Amino acid sequence: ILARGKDVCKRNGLLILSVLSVTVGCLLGFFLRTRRLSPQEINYFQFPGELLMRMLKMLILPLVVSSLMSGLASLDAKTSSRLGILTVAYYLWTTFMAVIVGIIMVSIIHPGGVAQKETTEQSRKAIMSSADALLDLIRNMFPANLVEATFKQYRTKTTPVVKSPKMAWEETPPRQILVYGVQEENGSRVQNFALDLTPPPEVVYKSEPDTIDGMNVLGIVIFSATMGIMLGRMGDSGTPLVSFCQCLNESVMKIVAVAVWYFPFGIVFLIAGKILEMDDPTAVRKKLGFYAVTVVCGLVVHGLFILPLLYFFITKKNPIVFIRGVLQALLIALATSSSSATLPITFKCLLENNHIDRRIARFVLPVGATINMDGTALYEAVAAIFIAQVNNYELDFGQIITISITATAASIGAAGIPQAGLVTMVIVLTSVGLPTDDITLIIAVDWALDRFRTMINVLGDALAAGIMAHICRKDFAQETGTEKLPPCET
Ligand code: DAS
Repeated sequence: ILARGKDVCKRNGLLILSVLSVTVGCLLGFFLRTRRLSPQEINYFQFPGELLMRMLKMLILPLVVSSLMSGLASLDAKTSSRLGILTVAYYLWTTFMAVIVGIIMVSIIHPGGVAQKETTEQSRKAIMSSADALLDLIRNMFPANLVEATFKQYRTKTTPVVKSPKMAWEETPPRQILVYGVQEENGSRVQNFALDLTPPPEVVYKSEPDTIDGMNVLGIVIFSATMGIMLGRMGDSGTPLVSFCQCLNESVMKIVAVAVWYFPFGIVFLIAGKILEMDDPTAVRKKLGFYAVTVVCGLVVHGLFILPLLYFFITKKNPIVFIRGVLQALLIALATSSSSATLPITFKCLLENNHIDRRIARFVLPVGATINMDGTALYEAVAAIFIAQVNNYELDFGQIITISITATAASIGAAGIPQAGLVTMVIVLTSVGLPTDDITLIIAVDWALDRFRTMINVLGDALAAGIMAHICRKDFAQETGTEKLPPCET
């Protein structure tokens, strides 16, 4: 039994450590809430978790660019276009399915029915129109500066009281739409978790295009995928750059292999630090409890039933074995609430545990981490209908269809950063004439639900890679001369 236990720990040590770290992080966070730490103490306490986020974000640009460019360049035109079309079609289909699941769930549970909307004078008319938000998403597909678009930290604030030189609109306390970031202020580092969406009168939304896109890798993905396809067609003249990307990709994965041993430690402080910052849980009024249950039920149905069943029917393989192989990535998604930041671990799990062909993973994962967000699409549809219910606003069939389409589109444009789905939700609400300032109704629980929807986003990307590896196995067998891809670990 000892030998068996030693073997299990050896093979699953990191996974066990990560599960323990999530548990310890939660317990430590709730315990420290009773100690009433000062903001400065909380800031210091969150430092190891901040390092974890920065390590992951540091790897995204090299990983996305190198994996897409080397992955697509190594495929012939026919295979890359077939893989690309199948992948994008699969992503759109599963995202739309997630929206339908969400709509069914929110219609059955009807969480808004127990809610009484407390109209508060604080709630402001939203500044951002859906046209602005949609234009901003398209604008971010073509970043002027590739590096900046990936790593730029966004201006954020901690509380309505803290004012920053950039926010000239001090007299109107800003609404807190949360985006992750850190800011230097008066020489001291201020941990920030809020983004102002209330520009001063003289500043209209369009003048702040970067406030919504966060760490938008979408533009990077489009650039890298295009470059990869071009390189694949350049033949020998493209070889130097392809080889460079392959070496870069390998070296990034080796850095990940070392960095992952820090992650359990970082997860403890990341989760505990977030719990220290959250609003008083008891302040989450009853209606939000029902709302949170609706979202979690929808995510469970879609992520743990529909997607695995789809995987099983297509590949005839055991989805549980596959999901177990990516459990480490799901835990990182839970801790970071960022599918882009989880990307290095998703790669590692798919290549090492589930033995997915790296050329498929190199395309499916980066594209999925930016445009495939089943959890987010489901969430935005549920939130929109919840807000309609809270306002006793009867949605007709046409508006339900509009919500389905705009929730799918908004999730595609959402960046893989914490609470991006909360921001792109504006598109869904304005498309059916719902008050966007009602987003503030759900902020109290969004930071927690974001973690679960990010897990489903990452799971959807991973299962897609498994399905594409199965569907395209013949193409890759011809490519590499192997009879079939190595089986998933039993
Ligand atoms: N946190 C986002 C992600 O990284 C999802 C969301 O905000 O909805 O996938």
